[in-house]
Amino acid sequence: MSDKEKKRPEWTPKDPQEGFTTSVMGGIHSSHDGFFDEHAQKKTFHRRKKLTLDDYIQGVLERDRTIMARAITLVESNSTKHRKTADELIKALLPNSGHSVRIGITGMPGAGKSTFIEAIGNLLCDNGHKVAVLAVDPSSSLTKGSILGDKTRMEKLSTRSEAFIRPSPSGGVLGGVARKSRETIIICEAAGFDVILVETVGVGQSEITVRSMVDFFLLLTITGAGDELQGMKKGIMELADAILINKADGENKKRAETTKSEFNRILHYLQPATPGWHTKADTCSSITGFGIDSIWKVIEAFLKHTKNSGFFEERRHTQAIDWMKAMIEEYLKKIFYEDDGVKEVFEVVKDAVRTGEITPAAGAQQLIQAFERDTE
Ligand SMILES: Nc1nc2c(ncn2[C@@H]2O[C@H](COP(=O)(O)OP(=O)(O)O)[C@@H](O)[C@H]2O)c(=O)[nH]1
Ligand SMILES: [Mg+2]
Repeated sequence: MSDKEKKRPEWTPKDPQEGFTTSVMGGIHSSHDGFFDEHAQKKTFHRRKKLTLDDYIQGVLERDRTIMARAITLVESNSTKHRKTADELIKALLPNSGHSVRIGITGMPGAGKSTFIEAIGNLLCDNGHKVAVLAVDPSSSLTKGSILGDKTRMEKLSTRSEAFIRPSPSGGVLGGVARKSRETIIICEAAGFDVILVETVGVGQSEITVRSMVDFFLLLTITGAGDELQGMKKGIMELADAILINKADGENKKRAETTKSEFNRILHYLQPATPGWHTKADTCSSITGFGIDSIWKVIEAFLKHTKNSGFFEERRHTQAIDWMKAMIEEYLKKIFYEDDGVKEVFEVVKDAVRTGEITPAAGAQQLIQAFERDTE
């Protein structure tokens, strides 16, 4: 097997024809703003000063964008050495965090999430807010990552001093996505950003992950050939605090209004995501700006409601506990798979399970025993 073949993603055809050139580059390190730029990296490699913990803390608190970006790269790192500094940094920043509204935005690719963020982000900056935009993509950090939080869709927002946009990492950062995103939120809050927008693609696990770290969860959708409701999973609708039918402009406006009524009819029968809050569907256009100020009013009403009822605090407390549990799970997984005893027998056990020689349960048992022997 050639080197190139080894690095091919698993979804490529077994026998790729001429012209199927997709392969994954190994070991990309992000440059400070999250984009890979070989030239810039070579240049900064020599010049870049190693930051001390205090440099990081100071820089983030002073909203130094370069240091913020480097702090995020630090928490995204999987290396044990970086982990230690990252933990200390987050610990130091935590007292300065939390004073924000965290908003998750989900929807199928093409629904207009990035364009919507450009629209609402600029509106919020105009109104004196400081807006940080992050992207979460647990489903694949190999291919889809850089599509989310697309800076080209946020042309104006990305140039504003009141905004900070962090695209999802472009490679080499598998694992611990939720922890990394939570820590990135802490960094942005400590830097004084008071609205955190988290974009996530609407597939599988990612919605649940993002729901577990935000105060308000927005589902962005569009009107299609009439099958949008059937295609929409009830479970996802039940995570949302608002549903927005985007692209309600031009010829599409009327259809969007119809879709909105259909959604509202269904929502009536669903469990609300937030106790005491009635999730509603509405229309907007991220291009014309129609409906953008009204969704912000909805979010403000939501905040008022949940702060009065105490649910805002309660949800954040629950999320803190979930965060702790997730960190324990991540840690346990890491020490398990990095354990010498486990490593020694892993390949053999794996092969035995693959060939059917032993059952998966027996395989798991053998590995756990190897781990326990080692930790006794
Ligand atoms: N007509 C119209 N097009 C939109 C609107 N919002 C986004 N789009 C277009 O839809 C496409 C996908 O938008 P994008 O923001 O990248 O979607 P994402 O994948 O959900 O982030 C782009 O071509 C946008 O210009 C809208 O409100 N009206
Ligand atoms: Mg996008």
